Amino acid sequence: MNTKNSTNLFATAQTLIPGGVNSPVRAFKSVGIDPVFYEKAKGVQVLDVDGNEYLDFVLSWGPMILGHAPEAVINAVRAQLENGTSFGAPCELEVKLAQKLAEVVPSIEMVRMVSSGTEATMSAIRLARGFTGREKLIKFDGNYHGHSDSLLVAAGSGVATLGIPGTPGVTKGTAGDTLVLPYNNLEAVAACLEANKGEVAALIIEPIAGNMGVVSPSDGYLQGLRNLCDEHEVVLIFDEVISGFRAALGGAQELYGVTPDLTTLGKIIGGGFPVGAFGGKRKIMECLAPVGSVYQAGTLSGNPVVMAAGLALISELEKPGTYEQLELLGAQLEEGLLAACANSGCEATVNRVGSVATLFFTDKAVVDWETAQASNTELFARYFRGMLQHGFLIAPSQFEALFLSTAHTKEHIAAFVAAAEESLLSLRA
Ligand code: HOZ
Repeated sequence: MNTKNSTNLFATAQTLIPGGVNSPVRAFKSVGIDPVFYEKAKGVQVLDVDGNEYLDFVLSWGPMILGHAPEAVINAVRAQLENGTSFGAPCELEVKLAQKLAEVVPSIEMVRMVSSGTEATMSAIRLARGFTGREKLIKFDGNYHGHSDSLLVAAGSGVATLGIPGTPGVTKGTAGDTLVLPYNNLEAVAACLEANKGEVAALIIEPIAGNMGVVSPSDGYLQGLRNLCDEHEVVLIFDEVISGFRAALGGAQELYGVTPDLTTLGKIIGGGFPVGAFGGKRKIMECLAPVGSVYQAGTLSGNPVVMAAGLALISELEKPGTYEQLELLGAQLEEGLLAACANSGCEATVNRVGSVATLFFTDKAVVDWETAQASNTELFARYFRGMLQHGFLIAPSQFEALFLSTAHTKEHIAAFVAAAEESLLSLRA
């Protein structure tokens, strides 16, 4: 595969941008090669700057649930571009998107738009602290909620992939207010809340973890957290940046029937544009300025182009059969990958919820960060390189997810599975 142009661009980028990338996971460090630079993407196809073509199973880390550059979103964006690209003032489109989010996401009575998932989780934590007058926060080992200081403790995604233990720049005081517990372990939460009685403002969780690879909540776990938070008057926050619009249109909270107090959403609600939102119970949300005194702001929040994209995306997702189609593709992928691993003699576990999945190279069940870490990351790196050679883009880390879209077909999935089997077989040879 010729990657001359990517190699040259990466060399220049490294002199100008730290590590040559604007987000660490893109550097391909844990898979031992240099990144490819994209030129364009349409549907599930990506073309790189050397003319290599790929089928995309990363989809900008999830939001391109209709595939890249879908007609409906592009048309809505194009129409809005003619009418202004940023107002820094109220507009009808943000009210319409707020209405839609309140309609489809069970916990959302009121919502505030922001510009990224990181901003959404950071703001939700501040709001929970302002609402309760408490300072401590519970998060889970291997969960990732963006890169704000309070949440960069024992984080998943790039932090886990690069093995960064604790991030310089986060003060001891801030880190000390974040209590880290194992995922899928209710006893640990009960004990922690007892030991910190009256001090915990919020418990934040990815209700379907996606940043240590995909890990779903065990039976009754989310309801158990709901009950404990009620008992201790702790604000329960579901970070649905990955599971939002994926597990169902209403996210994991719709799928599992457990309603948090606050929900954070990210890039998917704007069809991949830079956006986020946090919303939930009216009495909590009304603590935000200008109604209440918890300050939170943003010139680009509610940006009209992004709101138009989000509304168009939701209209597409609401069409009958969308989630059934995604589930069928997901099931085909899961079954195919398990067979490919069995045929090539690789120990593997596939965790999947709908159109999001991770192939872990371990024969043990993956239920938390400890079990995710038992995966063979060296084998993953070789598998990644094999898939790239075969023309398939997957996330460059064992601890991320595969994403499917409505633009994927049964044929795409079959080709992916065949490439996976070939890659894994060649590793044994
Ligand atoms: N796991 C991250 C998104 N949830 C990867 C994207 C990034 O950090 O750039």
